[in-house]
Order: sequence, then C-alpha cells, then structure tokens
Amino acid sequence: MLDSKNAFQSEFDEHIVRVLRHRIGKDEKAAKKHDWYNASIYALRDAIIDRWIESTRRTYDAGDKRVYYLSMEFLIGRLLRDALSNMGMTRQMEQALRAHGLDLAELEELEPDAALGNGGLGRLAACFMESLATLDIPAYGYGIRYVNGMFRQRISDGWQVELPETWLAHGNPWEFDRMECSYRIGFGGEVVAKGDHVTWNPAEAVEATAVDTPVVGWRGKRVNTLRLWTASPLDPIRLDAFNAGDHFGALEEQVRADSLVRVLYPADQTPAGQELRLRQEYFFTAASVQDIVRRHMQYENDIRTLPEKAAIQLNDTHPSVAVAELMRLFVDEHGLEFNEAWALCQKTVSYTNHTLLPEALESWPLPLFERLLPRHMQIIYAINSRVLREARKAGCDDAQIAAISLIDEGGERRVRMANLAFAGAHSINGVAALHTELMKETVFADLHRLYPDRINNKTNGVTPRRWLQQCNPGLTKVIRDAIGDEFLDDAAKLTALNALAGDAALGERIAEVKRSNKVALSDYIKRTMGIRLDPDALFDVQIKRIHEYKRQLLNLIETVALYDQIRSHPERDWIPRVKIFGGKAAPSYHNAKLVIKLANDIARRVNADPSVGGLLKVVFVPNYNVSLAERIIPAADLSEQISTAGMEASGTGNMKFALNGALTIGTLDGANVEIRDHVGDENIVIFGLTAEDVAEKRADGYNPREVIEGSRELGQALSAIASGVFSPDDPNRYTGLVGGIYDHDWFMCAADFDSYAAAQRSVDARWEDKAGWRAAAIRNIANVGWFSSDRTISEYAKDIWKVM
Ligand code: DL6
Repeated sequence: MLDSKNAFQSEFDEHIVRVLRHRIGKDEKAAKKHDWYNASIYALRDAIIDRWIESTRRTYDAGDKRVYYLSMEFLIGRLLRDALSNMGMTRQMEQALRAHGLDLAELEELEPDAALGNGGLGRLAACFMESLATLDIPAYGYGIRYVNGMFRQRISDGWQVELPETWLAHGNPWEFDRMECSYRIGFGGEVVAKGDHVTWNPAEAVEATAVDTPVVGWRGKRVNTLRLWTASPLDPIRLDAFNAGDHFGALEEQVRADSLVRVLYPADQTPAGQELRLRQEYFFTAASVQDIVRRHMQYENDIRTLPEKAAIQLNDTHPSVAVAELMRLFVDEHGLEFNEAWALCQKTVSYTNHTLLPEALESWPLPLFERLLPRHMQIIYAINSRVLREARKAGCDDAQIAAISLIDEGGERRVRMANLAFAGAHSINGVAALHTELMKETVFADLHRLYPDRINNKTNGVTPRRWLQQCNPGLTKVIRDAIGDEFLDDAAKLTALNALAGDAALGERIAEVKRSNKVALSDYIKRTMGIRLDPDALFDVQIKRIHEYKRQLLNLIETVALYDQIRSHPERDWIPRVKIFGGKAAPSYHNAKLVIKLANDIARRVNADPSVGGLLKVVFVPNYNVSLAERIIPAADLSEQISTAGMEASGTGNMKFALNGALTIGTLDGANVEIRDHVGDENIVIFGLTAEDVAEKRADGYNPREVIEGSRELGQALSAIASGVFSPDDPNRYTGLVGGIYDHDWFMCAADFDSYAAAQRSVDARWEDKAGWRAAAIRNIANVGWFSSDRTISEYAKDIWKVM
C-alpha cells in the first residue's frame, strides 16, 4: 500500500518536471516561480482531463439531459486550490513542490482572480457550477471570456479609482481554445420574407469562438465545462484599406470585435455604451443557444426532443434574448410552426430573478433593439401579441395588460427583458423565500396572476468546499475531529455539532482557529495597508458591493456614533472593535463612491486619534474580490447584513460568514430570514424594520427629519459628518449625502438607526460572555449546512430541470 502510494507520488513528481521541460520549455535550474506555477497547473490539468473526457463520454453514452447555465458573469476566483482539493491531490502537489524547495501556498498566490463577475449573481453562478459537477449533473456554463472584465479598484486619497484588470497578462493555463467551435453572430441588416419562409440577412457579423475551462466537482466525480466566448472579426484586417494607408481603419473590425469581450458592464450612460451592452448580451447568448442546438442535433437529430435533452437556465435577464433566439432557430432554421416552437421554448427555458430594484430590471430602447436585432424584434412582437391575447381572455384590464406587455409603452418605448424571460420560461424562480414572495406581490404581480404556476423559490446556497474547507482549513480540521468526515460530503451533517455547542473544549479550539485567522488577516492588512490591528478585538465586517440599499452608510454613521461615545465616556468598558469594509462601487454611482471616500475619511481620523486608545479601528480594504473574501470571512466575528428590508434578494455572503462561525447582525431581509430560522433567534442579532414596515412607512409619508430630531446620537453623528469633521479638506463633501437622509431617507438609515445601535451594544454584551459567544458561533456553523449550493442545485435539478 505504502509502496504504491510512493510510486504514485514519484510518478507525479516526475510528471511535473516533464511538464516543466516539455510544455514550459525550462529545466529545474532555469525555472522561475511562475514557471513552476504553470507546470503545476498543467500537471494537475492532465489528471482533470481524463475525468473530463470520461464524464463527457458517460453523458453521451447514456443520452442524459444536460443543464445549460447562461450567465453574463462567472465570478470563479482562483482555481488551483479548489481543483487540487476537489481532485484530492493537495498533499501530492505539496510534496512534489517541496522536493524543489517550493511552497504550494506561495504558488497559489500567483494565480490571478478571474475577473469575470461583479457580485452576488456571478459568484452564485460559480458556486452552482461546482455543485453541478459535485452532484454529477452534466452541465455547461456559458458566458463571456472578458479580457479585462471587472475593474481593479485602487484607493487613492480615499477615493475609488478604476483600473483595468489584467488577469490574462500571463496567459491562462486553465483554458482550452476550441477554434473548431465557432459561430457567426450577426447584427442589424434586414429581414426578408419569401412565402412562409423568413430570412434574416445581418449587415455585420463577428465570430464567437469557444474557450473551455474544466470545472471539477468534489472528489473529482465529474468534470463539467465552463464555455466562455471570445470574439474575432470575420476578416482580421482590411488589406485594401491598409495598403491605401488607412492603418487604423483597416483594423476597425478587429477593434469592434475586441470591444465586445473587453469589459464587464461597459458604462451605459451613453447610447454607445448601451448598444455595446446589448451587443454583448446577444453575442454570448446567440453563440450559446446555437451551440446547444448544434449539439442536440448532432446527438439526437430531432429538434422536437430538445426539451427532453436540454434545460436552459437564464441567470437573470442578461441572456433573456435566448427566448427570441431559440424561437428564431426553431422557426427560421428548423421550419417549425410558431405555436409548436413556442411550447418547446417554454419547456426548455427557465429564468432566475435576482433583484426587485426597478433600476436593475433591464429594458432596451425599442429603436435600438429593432436596429440591432430586427428578426428578434418581430419574434418578440409575435410573442407579445400571444401573451396579451391570453391576458385579455383571462380578464385583465388595461393597466394589467400594460404591466404584462413585453413592450413598455409609457414614455420612450422599451423592450422589457424580464417580461420576455417570464413569458418564454416554464419556471421563474426567486433566490430566497422573502424575495420570491415579493416577486409575486410587486414586479411580477400581473404576470403571476396570469401564469400562477411559474414562480417558485430556490433559496441560494454557497459551495462549502471553497467557503469552508479551502478558505478555513483550521476550522475544517476541528470539525472533523469533533464529528467525523460525513459533513464533507453532505453539509447538512454539520448539525451534529449542535450536540457539542456547549462543549468548552470545542469552543476553545474553534476560538483558537478564529484567532489565528484574525492574526493572518491582521498581518495582511499591516503588510498591504500599514494599519496595525489587535487580533483580540471584535472583527466586525461588511464586505460586498457598495450600494445604498446595502447601507454601508448606516454602518458608518453608527461607527461615528460609537467613536463619539468612546470619547465622551472613556470610563466605560468598551469592547475593542475593528470595523472592516470592502467593496467596489459602480464607476458612475456617485453616492456609492462617496460612501467609499467617507469610510476612508473616517478611518484616517479614527485610526490616528489617540483618545480612542485602540478601542476602535476602521479599515477599508481595497480591491475586494473572491480571494480577499476567502481571507477575510474566516477571520470575521460579526457579519454585517444590514440592507433595507425588502431590497436584498438573498445575499450569499451572509451564508459564508455564518458557516465560518461569525454571528450575523442583520435585518429581516433576503436569506437572513431563513438563516434566522435555521440558527435560531438567540444565535443571530436581528434589528430594524421589516419589509412590510418599510413599505408602509414609504406609503404613509415617512418623515426622517422627525426621527433624527428624536435621536440624539444619530443627530450628532450626522452633523459631525455633514459639517466636515471627517473631511476638513472639503467640509461640504458630505452635505449632499447627509442631506438625502434628512430629505427622504429612501433606504431608511434614520428609521433603523436606534434599533441598529442598540443591536450593536447587545453584541458588545454578548462578546463579553465568551462561552455564550462561542456556543452561538458553533450553532451558526452547525445549522447553515442547509445553505450549501448542493442543496440549492438539487432543488433546481428536481423541480425545474428534471435531471434528478
Ligand atoms: O442571487 C445572487 C445574488 C443575491 O444574493 C443578491 O441579493 C442580489 O443582489 C444579487 N444580484 C446581483 C445583480 N442583480 N441584478 N441584476 O448580483 O444576486
């Protein structure tokens, strides 16, 4: 046994060296760290490829149905640690590298974060891909291979500065170019009808070519494919123009194709930005749908059986145009009659909604849509007339018909992508119980009345491999010692920890792990930002996109109030706290960027004030991304999930923190509600208005000024911020931000302040009861196994895709 293990190891050692030589072109002497990093991935990849090919063959032989997950974003983060751990090859790799004096952890740090997403929806897609492979479900993820993707955030004098992310600068050893898999994607032009036959003659076209990345499931059971599209012009250069001296003009098509896959979220305040975004959406959706249909025809050769073999999940509305593209292929390319095509389309497609924010519900100016996609516009009109006739028949009045219509007729006419997705899908799901109920009552109320069987809930989840095992090996080890290994294959088994919640020795071990994670984070912050933190302080963390509804501002106002209190009452036993913030603001989101500046202004002032004596530290960690989350979450004591109730669809950070033993301070919003149900009221700190309260207040004419006048602490904190205490270089910097709270306070910061501050003081009291805190932390870990994305995916698989 030992011998075969040794033989296996030495075979792998030799393999890495061979790879270094033959694929990288260096020997051990000449190789730099980066060469070893590449060689390690190539060597690991070789093992993955065997499973990949085997998985594909198995699906092919069995004729299994496949899941196709279409998403504009896949926030996959680094892959090396994940793939090693899922393949069970971490030790082997460590040992092989050690023989050459190399440290795996150090090489892992060389891997750039793939910048292919911006927030929750993108990270969810990445967790889902991993769970699909883990559950042995044949699946493809389809998206865009962004060259620069999401911007890199630098903080300069406290302000966010956006820089291009160059994650592909050193190549990407995970990728496989599939030059043979390419599609011509058209835009514009005209539609010609000859008898019953319709032909779309696009005015321009680009080539979409597949680039594949393998996605390994836990224990390497299955390897699925993340297929990302890259764009190239049909002609790389117009030689006639080049020879005539127009060197730039000759490359125009190249630039146009390149711009399609450059950045995620091109700024869309300009018509050109809007057009680019719509082009991106159609580009990747059309390529994906054509690829799905091509594969189906290759295997089955009968377009009518598509729903039996393919389930297409639309991750938000960005790929909604899939409904029209699929209809176009059915009708124009495969000659199906419209009604039959429509039934097949609905059976194949399903759609996930991730937001109720009206400004995030996509719609496109109709003239733009019609110009770029004239055939799709015709199809959308045809779908709309069908849907509206059904609505009229069902007794809908004019207002309801207007809300159901795929075309928004109020003001500038626009194509509503959510209504298109709703109409063309058999399942529309929300991402947490509360969110799903609100979908039925608000944005989709009329569509839901017309099609009452479509909306269903699938509460989000996160992969426990990345978000417990890999990011927190210390905690994983303690749990294994306490309850055995079953939870590694089924996170729900973590509930076995409940029986040990009062076990002082276990509490002690978990606290030791937490402390060492806090030391590691403190070292990182010292190294990168020069701020020294006390690892025994309470680490209070809010990391997520910066958005007014997520209320980083409420946290900052409370930080200022706490700062005031510590200075006014130095005689009290204050709990030392470190307030950690991180997150990116959309480049054109003025108030969000101001919030980042405010966090940095407060940090500068508080951290330099000797009168708080280290009782309070404030840190804004730049360039929040997946890797940083993996560093910060295991070190958190308190997880801030404080959105205005009714506005956060689910949240997934809330799940990751709880899984790593942080207590949540939060509102009854999104999945917080279900987290409370699982961990129990006593193990979570809930405060503030409910979604119903918020709606009522808004309807009843809420007066924030009155609230502020009634709260001394809040009034003082707001006037300190507004009067320039934290911005002496520009005293009016925050006048507008604070003025918004006085004038309308749409996000209810004032309304929730007193309740939030009281909840924070109750956290202080809990923190002093060490045994109580530790028991609550254990109960959090024990009871959030349900929020594994394996559970979420198995619900999608059974209820929506019918593949389990
Ligand atoms: O469902 C994943 C994630 C939720 O957890 C968040 O609550 C929600 O804000 C987020 N939405 C997005 C972008 N929304 N749009 N469009 O990432 O989805």
